[in-house]
Amino acid sequence: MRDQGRELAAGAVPYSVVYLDAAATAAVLADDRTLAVIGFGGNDVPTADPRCCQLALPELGGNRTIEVWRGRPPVQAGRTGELAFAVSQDTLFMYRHLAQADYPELAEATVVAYRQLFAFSRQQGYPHLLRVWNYFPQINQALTGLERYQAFCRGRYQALAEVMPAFESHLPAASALGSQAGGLVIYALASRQAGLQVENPRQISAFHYPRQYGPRSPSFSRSILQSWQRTLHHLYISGTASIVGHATCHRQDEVGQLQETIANLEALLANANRLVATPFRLILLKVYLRQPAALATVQSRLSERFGTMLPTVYLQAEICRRDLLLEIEGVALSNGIAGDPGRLLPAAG
Ligand code: 3EB
Repeated sequence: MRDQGRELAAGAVPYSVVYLDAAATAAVLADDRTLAVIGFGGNDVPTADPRCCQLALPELGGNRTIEVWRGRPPVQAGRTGELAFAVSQDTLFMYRHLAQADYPELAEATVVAYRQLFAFSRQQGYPHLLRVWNYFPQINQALTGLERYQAFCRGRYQALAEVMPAFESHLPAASALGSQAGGLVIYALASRQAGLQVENPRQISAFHYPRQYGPRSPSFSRSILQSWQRTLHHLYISGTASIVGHATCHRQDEVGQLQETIANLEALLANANRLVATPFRLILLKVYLRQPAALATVQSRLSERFGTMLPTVYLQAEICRRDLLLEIEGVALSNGIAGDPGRLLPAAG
């Protein structure tokens, strides 16, 4: 991540995101650039520091990783009601944990959380949600007639519709995964400037999935391209799975699903590359596996494709469709070299 660090120091990107060993947590929290520290495994009970977000997703492979976001100092962190936040110039990090006991109904919990995210981010002057992560237990269970993932989609849709009349053109990149325990955890990155929604030509926009997947559309974009400068862009890649069109491919076949997911990631990157002068390079991957036993195979195939130097964290999680065995998200960077004229991006919708 040397590139990112240099750009952050030079003021070219408003923040960076890296994976570090959890042993560095105390030092990271003492750093006045730290916006967020995401930890994996254990329970999801919030700790005192508003920048710390713990996910009840076990890390696979024997490492103890934290995901660290750094902004330009000074970072101001705090809580407003139940919402934790950290803000630094161009970016706002928000984190909300809702305990199951306080919000037994998932659709309602989701509406409450998203209303708070939108209200606070607008009030602070960061109205554009770029990237949202959503985690809650029993994602594939139908406890009230509706599968919990579908109930979540209903709540998210309702909150978005309340806030924005034409929200289809304001969909963030997202991930939604089943955790092992705990409540609903949502964390998000928001900005002053809107990003650009970039879809995947191999997949129907999730917002236009047919009704068989639930009464309310999954309201997310396949990716968001955010330009911090004319020649410096982040691509936030949503959770990507073995879906072509709208259908799951390679049921019960981990290797098949992985190959299809890689094809989807490549198609998405190629589509985003049409908008920038310098191709996107992946800087981080996060891999969610339903079955921990698939780890070794997935690891070796991913390093065949992306090399062994790409920082990747592997987590055990339930994927939102029962027939999906894995999902991969990531962040990519396009940084034009000096003198590179870049290419003008179309205005965001
Ligand atoms: C899919 O492509 C797989 O509802 O926020 C991936 C990323 C998925 C985000 C979400 C769902 C979400 O439909 C599932």
